[in-house]
Order: sequence, then structure tokens, then C-alpha cells
Amino acid sequence: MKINKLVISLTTTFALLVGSQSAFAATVYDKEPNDYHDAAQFLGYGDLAMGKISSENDHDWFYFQAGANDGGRTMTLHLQSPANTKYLFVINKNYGEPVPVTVLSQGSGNPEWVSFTLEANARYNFVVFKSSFSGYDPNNYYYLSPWLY
Ligand SMILES: [Ca+2]
Repeated sequence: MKINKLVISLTTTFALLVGSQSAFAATVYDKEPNDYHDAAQFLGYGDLAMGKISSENDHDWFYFQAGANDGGRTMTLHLQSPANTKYLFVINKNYGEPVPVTVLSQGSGNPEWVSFTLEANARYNFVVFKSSFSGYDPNNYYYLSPWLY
């Protein structure tokens, strides 16, 4: 009886540790403070970030860590803002290096949506903030989703 419980407990722990980047897509809620590089929240494959812009200058940092075998793969990043707001994101690499992107959004008023090519072992930072032309909605979520091909 005791041994069975231990086995179950260890199996669960192992699954949480190993599966966190792939098997279990998660919803990651924006948690302050996250307004700078070192406080960025981790996003794994297929994870969905949900956050709220809660002040004029709120910046929400997230990051994705490319693995050794991820070089050359295409990632898309999609942002859906709350109704009647226009939020933007910036993507940079490691400690702020530029990342060339292809814009997939079409026309104005559509979600922000880009694709870019990963370099192996690079860290990709995604920063969500509000456009200077937009208000913000502290009560409703934006949705940020990186997807890897
Ligand atoms: Ca923030």
C-alpha cells in the first residue's frame, strides 16, 4: 500500500518535471512583477499566455527557450487584444538582439500575428504592451500564443 502511493507520487513528479515543455500545454497567467527581462515568465510549446494590461506603462514579459534541435524551425506568435484595445508585442532575442519577423496579420484591427525562424539555444523574449494610440482594459485578458512548427 505504502509503496504504491510512493510510486504514484514519484510518477506524478516525474511527469510534471519532464512534461512541462511538451506534453502538457499550459495556460500561463501574467503575474506581476513581469515588466523586465529577468522577470519574464516562461512559455513552453503550445502554451497560452493570458494577461491584463493594468496601467498605461504596463509591460508583460514572457520568454521561450529554443532547444538544441530547434534551429531553423518556424515559430508563430499571435496576440489577441481585448475588445476596443490595441495591444502590441515586441520580440527580441537573448538580451535584446533584434529578431526579423514576417508579418502575417492582414489589415488593421486584426490580431498581431508574425512568424520568425528560431536559432538553436536562443532565448526569445515577447513583450506585450498597449499601443500609444489605444486605451487599455484592466478587466479583460489578452491572449498570447507561440506556436512551433
Ligand atoms: Ca506587467
